Parts: sequence; C-alpha cells; structure tokens
Amino acid sequence: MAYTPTPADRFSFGLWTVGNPGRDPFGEPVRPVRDPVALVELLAEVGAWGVNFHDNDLVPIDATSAERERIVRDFTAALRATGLVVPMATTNLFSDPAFKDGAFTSNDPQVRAFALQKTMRAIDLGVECGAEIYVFWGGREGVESDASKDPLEALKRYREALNFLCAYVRDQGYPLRFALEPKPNEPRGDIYLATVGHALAFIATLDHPEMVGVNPEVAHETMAGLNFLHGVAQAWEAGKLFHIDLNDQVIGRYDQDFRFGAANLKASFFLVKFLEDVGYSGPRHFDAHAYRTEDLAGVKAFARGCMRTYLVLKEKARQWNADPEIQALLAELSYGEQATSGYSRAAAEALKTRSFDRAALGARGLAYEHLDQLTIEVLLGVR
Ligand code: GCO
Ligand code: MN
Ligand code: MN
Repeated sequence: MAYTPTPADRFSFGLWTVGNPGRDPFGEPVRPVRDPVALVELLAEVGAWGVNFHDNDLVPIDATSAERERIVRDFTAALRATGLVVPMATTNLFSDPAFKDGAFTSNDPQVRAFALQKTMRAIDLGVECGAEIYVFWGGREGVESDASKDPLEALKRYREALNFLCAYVRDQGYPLRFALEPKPNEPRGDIYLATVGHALAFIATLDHPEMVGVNPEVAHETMAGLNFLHGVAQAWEAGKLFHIDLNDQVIGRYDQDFRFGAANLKASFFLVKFLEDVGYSGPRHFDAHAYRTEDLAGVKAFARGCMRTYLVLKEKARQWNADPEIQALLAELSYGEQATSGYSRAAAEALKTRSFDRAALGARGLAYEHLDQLTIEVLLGVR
C-alpha cells in the first residue's frame, strides 16, 4: 500500500516519544505510563523499524541488578518477537535532581564523575540491546546566569567527558559511534553547543573526532530561528550526519515536539528531499510526541502520521525532481557550471582583466517566484 512504512525506511521512535504521558510544566500526565514491552508492541503495530531509549526509559534509576536483568530480558524478548531493532541509545542526564546544574559540565566534580559512571553503564545497556549510535543531548549542560559557570571551563569539562567515554568505548571494543545533539535552550536558560555548527567545530577538538558526529533535531535549530536544512547539509558534507531527530516546531514558541511536518510543510519537504537526494542511510528518528489532548488512539495516529508524512514528502520530492518545468528552470540557472577552473597565476591574471556586463547580471530575473510557486503546487497536489 502507498505510504506504508517498511524496515527499509529506517523509521524509529524513542520509548519516551510514544510513551510520553502528556505531562507539561502546567499539568499532570493525561495518559497512563506504558511499560517498554507494550511500547515495543505499539511501535510494531504502527510499522516502525526501530526503538531508542534513555537508560531510565528502560531501567528505572533505582532498579536492583535483578530487576535490570528481568527488564532487559523481557524487552529483548519483545524485540525478537516483533522484529524491532535498537539503533540508538542515550543517557538520561537531566531528570534527576543531582543533574540540576548539568552533568559533564557541572561545577561539582562528584556530579561529573557520577555522570560518567551513569553513562558508561548506559552505554553497556545500549550495546547489549544492539545500539550502534549513542546520542549525547546536553539538556542540563548550561546556565541561567553566566555568573555561575565559566564557559571556557564548561567546554573543557565537556571535552574531557567525551574523550573519557570515547576511550571507554574503544577499550571495550564496542562498535559504537557518538552523536552530539545540539539545542539552544530548554530546559536550561542557555545550553552549551547550541547549534549544529557549534557542535561540528567542537568535535574537531576531541581526541577521537572520527567517532563523533551530530544528531540534529528539526525543533532545536528552528527554536533558534535558524534554517535546519542548512545545518543538516553542513553536517552531511562533513561526514558527520550520524543520526537525525525529526519533529516540528513553530519559531519562537516553547519546545513543541510536534508530529513531523505538522508546522512547516515546505521546510519538511526540503529536508526529506535533501535526505533522499544525498542518500542518507541512517535512522530517521521521530523525536516528538502526541498532543496532550490525545489518548492511545491519538498516540498511534501521531506515530503513523510522522511516518506517512515523511513518505508522502519523499514521493513529492521524486515528483519535484522529475518535473520538466522545474528542471527547465533549474537548467537555466547553469547550476553545474564552474565560476573558474581553479587557481593558476595565468587564470588569475586573465580573470582580473575579463570584462563583465554588470548591468545585465543585475537586470536578469531569476524566476525564483515561479520556481517556488511550482514547489507549492507540487506540495498542494495540483501538479
Ligand atoms: C529534547 C531532546 C531530547 C533528546 C533525547 C535523546 O528536546 O528533549 O530532543 O528528546 O533527543 O534526550 O538524547
Ligand atoms: Mn528536542
Ligand atoms: Mn531530540
């Protein structure tokens, strides 16, 4: 059937996404908490391929080792029964009050050491369940006031932690790569490594930069008022697009985590088109949740909607790429042609004396209005 997800689409959800009970800063949960096995079954029912988790989505922070074993046994049995895989795992370094001033960047060395211990254990758990990507979202790694933390010291601590954990993974021989997930704010007033660009520059300063990439999220760059696609493209070009968090967000609002495509259809379209055109083969992870108004049926509608919208947009991208009028407009832009054939002294001398018809260059209409309208019409289904 058209727009039906298959494992080849590599659609994944976090336990915390379809398991989100609808708590917000103003209100109590509106949906019952479901255990990981029930959530795996729900994801299998709606057609997802993968399930991701924070350590404590699966194993409560105060579980005994016997409880841990039983939970992991039941969870992996559910994976086998449904065929779902665990592509990614991560650590909850933000819920417990111990992390109120950050984990790796906390001013307290005991908190930093505890964060490393918790992450090593969570890495063991993730690898045990089959994860090959490990996400670091620095939710509490920030400040409300710069009086409280030195930003240089914070970066140094962040680097020390990631270097330690890269060394741990290598020492264990785990087939695991790290993906840093930037976010500008929420829950902290300001979070370090605020954007994809910040993260990419930071990765280059690590001991094992080849092990570390990024996990950009639609909502996070959008909250900052940035063009998400541009960040993704830069990560892709750097060979650092290890994972991606898909959802939606209206600029300037609270952290909304809407269903993919729910807010900015055109931006979602160009994102899907990019991922498909370049052949991104990593997980397409939906880090979003159902509106607080929803019951279980609404949660399923939410999850199905994320995947269906992705697949519809993928079809629209194919249509856009094959549209003769759109392609003719692009051809007129001389897209593929080079400005120069590279530097040589002779080429530089020749270029310095070449004459340009500046007025004609400025006078030429580029037909972007028409191109964009054609895009809109593809999206509206009238072409
Ligand atoms: C957020 C983040 C998180 C992370 C998750 C995995 O805004 O809360 O997107 O959902 O993605 O912690 O690391
Ligand atoms: Mn987010
Ligand atoms: Mn995320």
